[in-house]
Amino acid sequence: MLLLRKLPGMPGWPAALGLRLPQKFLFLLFLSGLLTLCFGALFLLPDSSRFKRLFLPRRAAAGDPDLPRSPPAAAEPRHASPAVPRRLRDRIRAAPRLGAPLTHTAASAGGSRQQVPPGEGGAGERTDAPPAAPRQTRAPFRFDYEAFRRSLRHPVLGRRGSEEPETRARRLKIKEMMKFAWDNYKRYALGKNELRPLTKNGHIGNMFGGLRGATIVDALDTLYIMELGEEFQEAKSWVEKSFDLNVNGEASLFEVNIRYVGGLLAAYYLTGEEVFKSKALELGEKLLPAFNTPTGIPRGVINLGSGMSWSWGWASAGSSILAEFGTLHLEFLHLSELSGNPVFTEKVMNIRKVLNRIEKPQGLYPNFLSPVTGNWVQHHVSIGGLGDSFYEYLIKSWLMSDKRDADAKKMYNDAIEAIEKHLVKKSAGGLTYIAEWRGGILDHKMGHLACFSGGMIALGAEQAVEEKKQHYMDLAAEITHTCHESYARSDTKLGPEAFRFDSGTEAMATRLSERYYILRPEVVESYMYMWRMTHDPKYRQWGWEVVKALEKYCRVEAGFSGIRDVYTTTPNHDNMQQSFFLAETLKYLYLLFCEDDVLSLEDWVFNTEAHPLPVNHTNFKAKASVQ
Ligand code: DMJ
Repeated sequence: MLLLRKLPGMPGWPAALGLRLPQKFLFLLFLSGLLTLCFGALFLLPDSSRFKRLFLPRRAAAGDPDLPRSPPAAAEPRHASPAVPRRLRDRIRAAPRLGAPLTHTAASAGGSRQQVPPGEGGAGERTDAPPAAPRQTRAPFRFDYEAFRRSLRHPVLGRRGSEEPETRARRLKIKEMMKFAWDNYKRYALGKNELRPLTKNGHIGNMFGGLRGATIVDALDTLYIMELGEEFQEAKSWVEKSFDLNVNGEASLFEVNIRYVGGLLAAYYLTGEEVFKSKALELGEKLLPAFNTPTGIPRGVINLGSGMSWSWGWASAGSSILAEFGTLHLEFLHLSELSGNPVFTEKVMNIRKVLNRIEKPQGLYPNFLSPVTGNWVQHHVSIGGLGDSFYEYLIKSWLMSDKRDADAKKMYNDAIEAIEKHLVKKSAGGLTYIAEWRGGILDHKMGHLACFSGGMIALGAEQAVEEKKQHYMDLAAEITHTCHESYARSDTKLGPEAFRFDSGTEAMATRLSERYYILRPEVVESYMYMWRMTHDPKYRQWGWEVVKALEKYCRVEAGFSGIRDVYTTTPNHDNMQQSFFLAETLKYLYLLFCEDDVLSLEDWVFNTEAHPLPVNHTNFKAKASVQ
């Protein structure tokens, strides 16, 4: 209407056109109708947002939930896939971003800005996305793979020094076992998650939310390292052609992360093949909604299609599990590293912040934590199942940061000190073991899973204060020795799922339900680390005993199978070739008979599924580029 106001010295529009009063009235009516129509169209037509930005002040447009929050197409992260649902993409975009990738230490100062207000979201409840962060422009990020490769201190597959024929022959034997396990999986179960070697078919299970090919993704890097070129190509081609991420099932956040994300990341870093990187990033994004809880501590189960997440039914009071939410750090840092998107780092740094803030009973970390209140739910502490890889990821975070993540080192040192004070015991027969703790009462039992800790403590010894280095190396050796005893005291020379130190028993299972062996890696994992740290030939000897036992009791016509009772030499097979047998057990055995520069510990950190992730060398950081 302002336009029709008569300006001084100027005739009004209708008068200027020489119209009479009724005509003037009609003309005005027509004009106002036209204006209303045009203005309405701005808001009603689809994709009117561009016009809105022309007319509305900038702040109002940015706050409109219908408007894109990030800069236009050019700034879209390269990995954002059309397959990622728009709502999820928007939620991910809403996360804070910086122009350049965070360094790991810079990230640690940031913490999460994605907290849901306290009081919202109970177990199984879907929580909404947090408020949008301010708009920030960001240049497209390119991970410089060539510069990364130049930053490594050793050739990935080593330099091939001279070696004893026996060592070489043993390594080749393990390579043959891997080929046998792979060939049978390929023949009878390709595309399924695991092979059932007795019935010669595949198993899918319900841990991976509808994802398939767990054995393939878990095996990729082992095939590569063992130079099984043809088999590696078969695996890669399955990932390219058949690995479908658009699934809609309930997945374990932890298992998908350690096996699939870890496996894909390692395959990318080893080969530079883009397909592995883009799948890892796409899958990583699908895991993010699990973190939308009041504390930012993720829930254990997530539907990869809908983003709904909830806690395990068996976890008391809707709690999250220490070993699950504490075993994301390494992979998530690399997801940020490869995408330039700090959201992954922020999620795991927030977990660390919550854990640092909360009071620890006697300095120990209980296994169950409420993602709603951020309080411990039960005082059960274990370095085996439910707790294990949380401790592993603390020390490995420090190593992966090129020894710069001082916070992780401190958390590890404090935790290991408390564990040693309260849980480490010596049996009457002189075996050192790590007991479990239930509200102050000790359970004198060690799970097979806890046997990884020999290797972990050896890795940690390096950073200990001078006067404690040898102490930790001795502790690592004693625990590894105890775990070896659990194998040596069985009839098959394979170890049980759990062994006890009570009622006159030492390092043996006392319950029928704990006598099984499912091709687990933890004991040979410790042998591998102990070998690399000490070069004591007994570790290679012990590893070779495991190889012979696997051949004798677990090898069947169409693959390798777990056994139900390690104390009987007429094995009852469980008909399952676990994917971690190819990812971990065979890889650690193989590395045990390699030179130290094959996947050198100076360059690589193994995730808890034995997928090698590179150390973030300082010389490389300077070369990662933003285009
Ligand atoms: C693997 O998936 C990983 O090592 C995990 O940390 C624990 N369990 C299995 C192997 O036993």
